[in-house]
Amino acid sequence: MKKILITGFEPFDGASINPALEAVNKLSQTKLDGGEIVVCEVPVTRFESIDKVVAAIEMHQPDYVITVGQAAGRAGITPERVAINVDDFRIADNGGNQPIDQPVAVDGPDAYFSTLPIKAITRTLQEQGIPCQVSNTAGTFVCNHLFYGVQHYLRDKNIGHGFVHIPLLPEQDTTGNQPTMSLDVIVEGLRLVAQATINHEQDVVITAGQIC
Ligand code: PCA
Repeated sequence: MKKILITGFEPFDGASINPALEAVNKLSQTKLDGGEIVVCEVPVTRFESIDKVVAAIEMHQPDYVITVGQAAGRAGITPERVAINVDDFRIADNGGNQPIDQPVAVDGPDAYFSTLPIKAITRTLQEQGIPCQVSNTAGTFVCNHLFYGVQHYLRDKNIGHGFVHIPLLPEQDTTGNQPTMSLDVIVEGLRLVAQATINHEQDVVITAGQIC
């Protein structure tokens, strides 16, 4: 029986909801084929976000960790490939921090790759009709910060981790110009991300490359 910790960010930038937190709350205690899901809410604050997830890892002792955040402008669920050692915040986080070109970890390498089977995850969701593609950038805000910080903490531990960005909910798009996804589809998509992670200890070799 595998244990999967899925984390969701609180709202930020003056918003009242974050689809990551809405979805993760619905996934609490979901049973998987060969596993179960536990969840945790994460502040959109530099360093505190990492501390919160590290504390949850130490408490739950999961086999895998899936950190989740919203990405306005994206139409699909996007497992991230890489976290970079850069904090360059376009807006202040919920703690008022706005670092520019600072490292996440002064002693860390330039980047860490996801240790989730991102290709198998992408194929699984696509087969179930849920839009999904590998992303090659998690940005330089708190999502990348958390992705990098958790990978840095896990670097000598046998726990898989990766970050997944999800689209906005329809009610967050007041202009009608943004791609959105319903909460039910996001929840089912994240459940499948967790199930595919359990099912694929080795990733599948299929391209998700981009020319640029
Ligand atoms: N998305 C932001 C931070 C929190 C969230 O849900 C990001 O992509 O960095």
